[in-house]
Amino acid sequence: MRRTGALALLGAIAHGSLAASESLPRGVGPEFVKFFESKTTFTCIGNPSITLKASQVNDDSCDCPDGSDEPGTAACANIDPLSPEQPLPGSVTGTTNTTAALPGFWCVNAGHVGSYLPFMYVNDGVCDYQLCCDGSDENTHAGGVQCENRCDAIGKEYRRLEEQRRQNKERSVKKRRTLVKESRELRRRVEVKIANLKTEVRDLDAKKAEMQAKFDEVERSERGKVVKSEGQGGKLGVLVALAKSRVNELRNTLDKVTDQRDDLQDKVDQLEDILTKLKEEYNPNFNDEGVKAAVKAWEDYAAGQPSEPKGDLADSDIMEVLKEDSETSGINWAEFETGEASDVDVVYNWEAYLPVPVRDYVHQKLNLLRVWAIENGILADNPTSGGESRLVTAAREARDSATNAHSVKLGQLEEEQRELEKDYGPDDVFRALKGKCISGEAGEYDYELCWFDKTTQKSKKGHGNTNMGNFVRIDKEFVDEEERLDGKGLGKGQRLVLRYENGQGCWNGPNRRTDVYLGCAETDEVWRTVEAEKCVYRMEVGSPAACEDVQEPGVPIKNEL
Ligand code: MAN
Repeated sequence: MRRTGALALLGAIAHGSLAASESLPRGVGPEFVKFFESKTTFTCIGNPSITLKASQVNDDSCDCPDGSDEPGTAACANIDPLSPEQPLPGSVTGTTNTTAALPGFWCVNAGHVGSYLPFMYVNDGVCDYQLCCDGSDENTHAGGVQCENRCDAIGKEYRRLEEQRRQNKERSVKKRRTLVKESRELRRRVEVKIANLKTEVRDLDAKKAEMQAKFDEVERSERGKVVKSEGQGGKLGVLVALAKSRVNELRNTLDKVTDQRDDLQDKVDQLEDILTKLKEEYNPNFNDEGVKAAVKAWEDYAAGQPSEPKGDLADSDIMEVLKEDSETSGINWAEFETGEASDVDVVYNWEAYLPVPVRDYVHQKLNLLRVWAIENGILADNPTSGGESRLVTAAREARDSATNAHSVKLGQLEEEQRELEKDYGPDDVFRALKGKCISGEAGEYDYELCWFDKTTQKSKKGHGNTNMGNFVRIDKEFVDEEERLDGKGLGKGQRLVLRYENGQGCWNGPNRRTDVYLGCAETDEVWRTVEAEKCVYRMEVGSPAACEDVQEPGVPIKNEL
């Protein structure tokens, strides 16, 4: 037996343990028993026109073109697509184009699992325990070989590992169910978000329409303004001009008063110095009543002064008030002076103080009147030359901001809708893994998989990271790989494959891409990564999300999971 990996081959055993009856020729598998029941003759399975004597079965001579007369020897082992070309003895077609009727030598393997062994390994002097644990493949003891029956021990180990595998599978499937539940919750949240966003978008849409209507209305009414009678800005403009000149007047006066105050303070300081000197230097022995009275008066004055100056206006505060009005300090008069439609503003603002139904009514009537007046040439149609009134600007800004808010929300809604429709695999199970990353090392790199995002090659030597592809879709592929002892393998069957494409460009080649093959496992793990061809990577990854759940569709998941 040349194949290796005990458990790899144990996995290939799949024919049940039905033992062939004692009276049957050696090597006949359960499904071929019916062809060997006659005690006197044998008809070639694939060539019913050829009938042999029963004694020709297993006589170590290949008599049937399909080799069916030698189930227990290697005599017909050459009927194999790999054998050299030759006309087969008795070939009805006269060519080598004949296939063997039997899949191999049947090892009963009592105590374990029956299995077929390729005929070429029958009586080749090697005990093929991996497929034939009962040693029945070496009955002629070629080269003196004696194959003991090891089925008890091998069967026991096989059952132990099978049980372990079954338990692992059970735990993995439970974890998958948890993931499905999490995904369902995440999906529910997205649905709630979408419902809320839809309401918000609807409201914003209405608001947008309202703002548009308001803008149209304001623009229309502004065009019908009364020609102004009191210079730029109408009455409000006059008021603004008066206020500005009055403020300037007050500022100038304050400036002058402040100068006077400073002059007076200087004088007081000088006089206080003179009197302080007089008090310190006068001769009290000269009985000069005038001097004495002056000193006494000074002492009384000084005693009456507060030790701290009280509540004086700080110079900095005065300077601040004295600063010229501009855009950055005081009042920005320019803002009020450029307004064009002040009379209408006043009217408009005045309307705002009315109860809503009255205001709307008055406003509507006024507008109608204006429009009628314009249409009949009574009022000038007053298109803005260059600028526009603050009312129109405000209405325009309100409309633009409503339009903007609407389109931002609509964008969010569309993004969430795309998210909901995305393919997250069977039962939506991968939704719960989105955004999570796992990695595993191979050679000089760490390889990172971020679910539904990207794959990355990270140099262990600090040479930076390389994008190996961005997620595009989920596919399915058939794989046929040997079972592994540690269970970290894809095995055989349809497997989910995540495609990551359009990664970083490969020098002199295409953009990098990664195929992520998924196998069932209890935990998320990158099992191995290989560069199958230059810049085309293959990752094999275990995850409970990749397990098959045998649960009937529609059966609710139990709560304890
Ligand atoms: C880097 C790595 C390799 C890749 C080469 C291609 O060394 O990304 O995986 O094969 O670039 O030049």
